[in-house]
Amino acid sequence: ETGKEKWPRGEEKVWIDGTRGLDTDVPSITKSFVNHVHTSLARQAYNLDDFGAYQAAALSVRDDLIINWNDTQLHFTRKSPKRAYYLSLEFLMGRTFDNALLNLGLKEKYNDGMTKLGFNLEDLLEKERDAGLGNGGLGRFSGLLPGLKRKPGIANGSQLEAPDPWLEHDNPWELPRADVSYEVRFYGHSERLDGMKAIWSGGQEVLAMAYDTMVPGYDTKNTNNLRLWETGDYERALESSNSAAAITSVLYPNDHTSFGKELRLKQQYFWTAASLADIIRRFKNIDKPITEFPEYVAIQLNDTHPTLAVPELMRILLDDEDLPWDTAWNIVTNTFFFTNHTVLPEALENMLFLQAVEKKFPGDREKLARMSLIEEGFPQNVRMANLAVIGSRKVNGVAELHSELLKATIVKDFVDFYGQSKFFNVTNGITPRRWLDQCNPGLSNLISETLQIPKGVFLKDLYKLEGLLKYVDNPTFQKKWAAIKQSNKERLAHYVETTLGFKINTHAMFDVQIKRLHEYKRQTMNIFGVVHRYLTLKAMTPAERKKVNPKVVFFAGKAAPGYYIAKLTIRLIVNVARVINVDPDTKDLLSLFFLPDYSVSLAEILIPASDISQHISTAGTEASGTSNMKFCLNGGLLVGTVDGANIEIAEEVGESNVFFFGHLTPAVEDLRYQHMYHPVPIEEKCPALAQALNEISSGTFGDGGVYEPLLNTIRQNDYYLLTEDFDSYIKALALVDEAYQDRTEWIKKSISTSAKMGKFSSDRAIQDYAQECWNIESSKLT
Ligand code: B1N
Repeated sequence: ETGKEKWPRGEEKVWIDGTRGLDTDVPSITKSFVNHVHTSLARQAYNLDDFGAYQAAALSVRDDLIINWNDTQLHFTRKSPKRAYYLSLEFLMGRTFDNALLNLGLKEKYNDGMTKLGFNLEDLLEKERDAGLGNGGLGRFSGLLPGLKRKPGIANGSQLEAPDPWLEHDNPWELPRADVSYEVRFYGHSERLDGMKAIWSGGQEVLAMAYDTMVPGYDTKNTNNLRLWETGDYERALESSNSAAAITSVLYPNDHTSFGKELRLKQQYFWTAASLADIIRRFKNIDKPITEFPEYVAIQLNDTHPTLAVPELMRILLDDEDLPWDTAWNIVTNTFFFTNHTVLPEALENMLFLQAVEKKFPGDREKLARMSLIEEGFPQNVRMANLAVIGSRKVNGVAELHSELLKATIVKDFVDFYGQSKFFNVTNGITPRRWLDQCNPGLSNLISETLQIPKGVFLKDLYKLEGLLKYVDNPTFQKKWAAIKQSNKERLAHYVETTLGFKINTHAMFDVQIKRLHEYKRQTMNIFGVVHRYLTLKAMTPAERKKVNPKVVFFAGKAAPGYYIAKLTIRLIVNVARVINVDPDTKDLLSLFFLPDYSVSLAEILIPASDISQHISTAGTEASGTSNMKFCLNGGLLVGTVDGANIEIAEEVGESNVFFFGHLTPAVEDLRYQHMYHPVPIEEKCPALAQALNEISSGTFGDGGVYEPLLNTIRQNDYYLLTEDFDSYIKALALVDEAYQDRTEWIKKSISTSAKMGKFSSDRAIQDYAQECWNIESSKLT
């Protein structure tokens, strides 16, 4: 269909409506597949391998996505609604193919089509590499960076790092957009000629070129755009010999540590400047005065990493648009919104802002120093967090406790200055499409069949799962529920057997801890707990051992390349596993695996298979956590501290369904003070932990001496308070064992937990942002 219409600036445009779509019956799918084999891949259908078949099938689905994506862009261009932009330096997407098929409702048809052609769709889905341009929950919440990504494996018990193979093959989901590019300037100088606006020139000009990835919504034609930036095919080093290619060649894989390296800063400026140029260009297509910018554009800053967007928008408004300072600042502070993801602190200078502070709190020099954008010292530091706070309209934390701690600690002075209303909470969420339907189709089908509603209903309104509460006591339903968990455990066992060569008892309890390796997350406590359990089993008589329920402990996760203690923790886990997995006294009762190459796809196998998972951060340190939600949605129970989103999960599912232990947040500061000024030897404070540490020191698990730096962090000041929480941790694990003995009660807990996960849908979280920050409504394509 074509037509003519007036666009916002009054010009006549001819449009061609692509909504005719593609034919999606099975014969059309197979025809499109064969076409792509012959033309796009230039191969022959008769000797195609699974990887080639994956590529052809992906290209065929991509055709559908591109049509929806173009229509979505056209729809937004015609309607010019307010748009929200999510600026993030990390996008942890996982695989796209399966998600696209499910969201488009085409999975069954592709299944049939591939079968007809002699392929198995599930095998093809496995050929896709994860797009993994991020570290953890923060990156997962957003979606990619072009560049080199670390891929850890395990060799000799230690983490290995190599470029991510995701980048080695053509990625069918990403479209290079040579037609969309902007020049980004570095260094140089600016001058003001006779009271005119400032001109910035010289330095280095780098071309930023766009790469687009289609992101389909569920059960809608709306297909959004994820736009990434790569350095283009030219750069002009006007005054500097710095290479532009370096800007996008490395994704700093640091998690939580920010370091002020020049390259990292250049990356941050490169991406945010290109994004802002793009946003401004799109805004200019609608004929509105620049002062109305915040009515058409909302920009969410995903943590402090894109904070340079704040001064960059100021620069554009002052230098390019020639606005007065106050007008420009007013636009900026009505456009940006800032999400903080951690209270492990960080943080900049604006004379006008400080003058305003001075007016409000005259004479409080210390307060001024704390709120300044520049931290004085050698060297001086820019406080990104302060800049993000003052440059944004609203600031949020990612779980109730975290948002409260934020207000009480790192933004406390700003709460005094601005008042409470600028600060609020949005508890994180997870997508039920990936974290229920895609990773656990058995469970998703059972829910649909039990509630007698199509999957689409509860996948779009997760509160619908509450309907399962009616069936908690129904023995037939319990059996079906348990059978699905069992088959997910078998799927994981099969994975372990093919990757590590170990056979696992799938009737054992599966205990999982998967997350970034970090001292505050206390993987150390978990491995010391395993050593403690091992020593306890060794000390038992064969008769006593008969009463013990077998358990398999799984770890997975990556350490930042420069994080020595975290890497040592991986090495310890791997070496403990080497000893206990072959000890004839214990191996049937306790085994341990560190699964290499942690990724979103591996999480999709681990999470549905877990009976219990561990979320055991020192109270007050884990902002939210999101895997905790994923485990619960899939009917796994939690053992955890009273921290982050664990608290809200317990509020929803009931404390009797969560295994809580450990000190609470308000106690943490005092305990740390005591450790500092009145240290008690570990042997006295916590003999059980001392014993486990000594066993490791003594060489039982090999590598004599190498673990001392790790063990000493606990023996010496024990900042993360393992010696304070270990005993209650061991007790909590004993309660888990006891509860698992009564399988029926356990299944009931599992069902009740999953049923109460409605709040943790990402749809609710996005809705909160849309209402509280962006002031936008959905604009759905029909
Ligand atoms: O963000 C997640 C939360 O669920 C987690 O609790 C929180 O730890 C995580 C610097 C970070 N906070 N900060 C980071 C990542 C990379 C980096 O270079 C910091 N990640 C989190 C989602 O809210």
